Amino acid sequence: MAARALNQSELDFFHSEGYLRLSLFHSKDTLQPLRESILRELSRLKVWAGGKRLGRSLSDLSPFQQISKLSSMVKIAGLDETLNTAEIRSAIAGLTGRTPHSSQGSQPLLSLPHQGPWSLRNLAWHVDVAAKPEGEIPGIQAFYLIDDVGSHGGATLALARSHRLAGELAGRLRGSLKMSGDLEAALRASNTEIIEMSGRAGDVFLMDIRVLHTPSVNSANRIRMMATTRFTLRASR
Ligand SMILES: O=C(O)CCC(=O)C(=O)O
Repeated sequence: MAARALNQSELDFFHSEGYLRLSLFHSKDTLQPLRESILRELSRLKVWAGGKRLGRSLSDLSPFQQISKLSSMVKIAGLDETLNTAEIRSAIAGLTGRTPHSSQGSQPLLSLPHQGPWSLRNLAWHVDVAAKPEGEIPGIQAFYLIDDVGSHGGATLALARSHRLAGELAGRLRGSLKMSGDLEAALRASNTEIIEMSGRAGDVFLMDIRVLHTPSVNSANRIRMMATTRFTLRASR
């Protein structure tokens, strides 16, 4: 897609909520070779073919162990070149006024269908970079939808506005996310909200790297095909 300048309300939204959805940023056609390559790899690895799970190699793993195992096994030619484009970097530069760098390329985020009942319990909430909420934004993580991902279909979950939380409130919220306390009350008290990064193939979510996020359970009947790139930000010259 051609570079598009972000407008002021998108900038304001990103900085207050900690994330921004760019709808249909990549074209469906651009993503088709990635979808085919993922299916070829899953078949080569004897994990999934013809709409069915093969063998039992990943069955003993929890949904989240499955995601990291698949991400390390599946090699997708052209993943980074297709997703981490000049337009994505330009959108990030527009949001932050700084130049994005990604030293590790892009990683696939894949989950198999029917991982179990969808739930907000026992998830793996984390931040990838520990940083002060009042300081400058240290980085952005991009999440790309390579295929359509429906609600409860294994999309990444993010906690909007959590990049601004500090001290005791942040500690209490993390505690409530881990335990099975009253999650609704904890979200209200911290003025945060769970966002599911579901949507259509081509959608991209740009997330402040200080935002709490987690993999989720894929309860749907299709493979969750997403990928991610972590960008650090350097002062523009
Ligand atoms: O698998 C996912 O959706 C979450 C990935 C994640 O937590 C991360 O890349 O830091």
